[in-house]
Amino acid sequence: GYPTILNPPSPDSTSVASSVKYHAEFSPLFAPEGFSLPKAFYATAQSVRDSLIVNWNATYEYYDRMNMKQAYYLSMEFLQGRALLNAIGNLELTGPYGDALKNLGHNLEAVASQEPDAALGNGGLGRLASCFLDSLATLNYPAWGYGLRYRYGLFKQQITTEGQEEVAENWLEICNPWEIVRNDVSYPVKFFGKVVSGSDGERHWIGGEDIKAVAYDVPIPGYKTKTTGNLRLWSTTVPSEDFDLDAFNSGEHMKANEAQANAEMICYVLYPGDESTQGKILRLKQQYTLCSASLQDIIARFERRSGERVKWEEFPEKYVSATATVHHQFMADLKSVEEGYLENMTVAYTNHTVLPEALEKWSFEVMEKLLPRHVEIIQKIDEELAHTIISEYGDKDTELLRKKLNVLRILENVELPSSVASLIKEKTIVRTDENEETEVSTEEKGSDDVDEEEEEEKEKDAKASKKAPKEQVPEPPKMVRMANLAVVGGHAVNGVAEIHSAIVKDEVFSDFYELWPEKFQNKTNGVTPRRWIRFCNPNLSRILTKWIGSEDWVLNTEKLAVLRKFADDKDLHAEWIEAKRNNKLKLVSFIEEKTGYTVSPDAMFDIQVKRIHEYKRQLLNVLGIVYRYKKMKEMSATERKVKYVPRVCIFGGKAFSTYVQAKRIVKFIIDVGATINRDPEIGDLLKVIFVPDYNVSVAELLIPASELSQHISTAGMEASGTSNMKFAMNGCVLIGTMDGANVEIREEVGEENFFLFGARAEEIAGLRKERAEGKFVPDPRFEEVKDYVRSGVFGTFDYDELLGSLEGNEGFGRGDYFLVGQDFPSYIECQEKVDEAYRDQRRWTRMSIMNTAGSPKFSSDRTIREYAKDIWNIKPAELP
Ligand code: 26R
Repeated sequence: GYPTILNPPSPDSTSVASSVKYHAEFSPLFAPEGFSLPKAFYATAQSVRDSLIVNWNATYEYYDRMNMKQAYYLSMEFLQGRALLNAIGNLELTGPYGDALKNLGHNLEAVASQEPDAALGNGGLGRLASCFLDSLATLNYPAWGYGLRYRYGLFKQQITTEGQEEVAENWLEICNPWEIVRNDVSYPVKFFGKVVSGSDGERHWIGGEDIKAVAYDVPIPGYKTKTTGNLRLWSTTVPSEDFDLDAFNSGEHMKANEAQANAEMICYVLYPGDESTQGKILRLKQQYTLCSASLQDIIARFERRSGERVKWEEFPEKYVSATATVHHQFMADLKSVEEGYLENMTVAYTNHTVLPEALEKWSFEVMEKLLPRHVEIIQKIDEELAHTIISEYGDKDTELLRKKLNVLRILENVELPSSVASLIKEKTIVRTDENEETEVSTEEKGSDDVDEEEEEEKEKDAKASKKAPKEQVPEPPKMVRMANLAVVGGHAVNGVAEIHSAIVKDEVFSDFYELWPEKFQNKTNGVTPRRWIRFCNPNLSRILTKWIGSEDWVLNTEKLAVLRKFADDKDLHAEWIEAKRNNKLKLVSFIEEKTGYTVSPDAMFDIQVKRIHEYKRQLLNVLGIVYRYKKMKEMSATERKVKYVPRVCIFGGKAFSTYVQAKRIVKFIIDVGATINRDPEIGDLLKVIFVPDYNVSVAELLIPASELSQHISTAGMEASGTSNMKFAMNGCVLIGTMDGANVEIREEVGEENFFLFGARAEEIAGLRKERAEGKFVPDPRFEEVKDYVRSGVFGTFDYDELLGSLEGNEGFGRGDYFLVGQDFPSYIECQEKVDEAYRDQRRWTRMSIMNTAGSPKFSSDRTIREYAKDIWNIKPAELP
């Protein structure tokens, strides 16, 4: 047990100040003299951590005592951002910490801005995981997150005139003041080696490479509750006895270190390059480490809590429901399958993207080397699946059966064992009449072992005779389809917005849906209103609390709907506009500091921030800007002022380091900005800003200051999007396509408060087909804008390949897969409507209020309650 402090004093500013001073002195990270801002941050964080640990221990002890069923959220990404203001906000200690720091000569906001972002993720997927942790703790659900403790998180982005440059982000350089290393919690993880049959008749995985995964815990405070969840991150190292002392002493210093370096490599970086085989192996090692260590930990906890008598039959019902919401889920340590654990445990699969390149497949051969025993088990699961498919479709027609096996199987281009293969071949169909089919199967013929052997022989002969002349044709690569494995192994499969879940069942996994319709669900994403309204937008929060009448809305976002009543109230309008303007002023200084550009707070702040990807169509946005600029240049100064509303167009986002086209888009935006921003004719009417190094803490500044935000992906391609929800909550009006959660946001806020344009998801395939057949007639305005860019107004960079992606299929042409040309006319026409609406500030403010008022659904509290009830089967448990 833990030594419990019965009545921990509720800290006031004096005790907070002394605790901060205590840590500055006795948990030193800096030289003794002075109390600089960084030093103030680390001492403050360490002092907050003390409070978190008290609650963490109490929570853990309670779950232990109650032997509670827990959920585990496994994710390769967690995008936590900064923790300080969130932690003291949730603990309701913001006041005392503000005062204490003032007494110590600092300002809380300045101290908080010292904290490096924890960026163990890329974007939407990782941030969602972090919002979920916040909601789980806040709603008192017994649930933990499991992830990897990457030494280098997502790279830092530097913007130069050349475009994006990536710099390693050493977020642990000084120390992570929030984590607690549990040196006594570690598990062995094995790679390579071989499988042998033991005298016990069992298969044993022996030899190979052993590493050790060590637990680092990050406490996750709930809002206004003692419940403190946990994010357990694994860090890899070598079992200590593996240090080659002999090699070291004989002067081979590097060699002595090899095993250690090899083990530590696994957690070195988030998404290491995977072009090389070595890179692929490393990624698989990462995924396996997460699953293996987490599962061993879950099982160990179960055994510990069971005491003397371990009742495995209780494992699923009473104790654990693990959820692998990792898109590239190596769902679970399949070793446990064999030991009978996993089949007793519920594992759920959440799909987060339909892009085919993101539905991972692993090379069968690579996997066989790295995880030989797992591949045997996967083959067993695949075989069982084949039996299911045969019994489902085997008596219909062979063509259909073959098709089903092709799409449904986990293993691609891997032959089924002959016992199963023969079943398929011998399902010959004899038609007796129109409707009835009689099947003549091996069974009916009275098959026996001899028959099978003969069959095998025949097969070999057939192969041998085929092989000789066909030697040139390379064998298709053998692959393991991880998403299929997840659908087969998961008891539930879900998408993350209504439209996405429909695509998941009707397109991506339609054949599985036919087989197991009951598995498929929707769980529309959400975001935490604590971080994304209450803490990042205090100006708005004050207004909400005042007009709603209490601060309840932070926990019950339904209360936000109250604002609808006041959507035309003049006083609310005045306060609303003032809050937005103050937020814009903060952003103006930030933009000046980061980019050197001065922008006007009176202009409309129009923002698109997200990973740079062709499907997200930053290119559509910037071409729209270019078109606007060209039109402005063709007009007189007075005409321009009448027609256009002043705008600051803000972009932010990172391009994956090897994604060449995405990097060209960044470069293009910067070039367009460089020309427009220094055009004296244009002045404040149009500015184009690329905010460098977009991350969680930058989002916390941008979103509250936004007036228009863009969510303009090709319909059907954005699974959900979550920033769209954050913008809407913060009173930002959206322009977007019928994609992801946009559809539901529009429904909630009202179509008159959402700027909709573009082709619908169900039209996309047809449009692409027409495009490919050369039937697409581009709008002259689209041709005009591309010619304008080619004329060199934005500099001499070679844009052939970027613009070529929008053309047919010759030369640089890539057929405009993302349909930028298709949607361009409706996009720019929609943008004209935006100007018109903004010019009427009463109308705009109403729209803005209606967006906040319409956002209750998008709290991650709602999402988590749905997962808890429909998938995880867990209940809240408040500490006594
Ligand atoms: C390396 C490779 C397999 C890979 C592909 C894609 C790794 C990571 C990703 C990121 C994905 C899957 C992602 O971030 N998806 C986003 O998930 C969000 C949360 O559900 C959605 O809101 C968002 O639409 C989706 O793009």
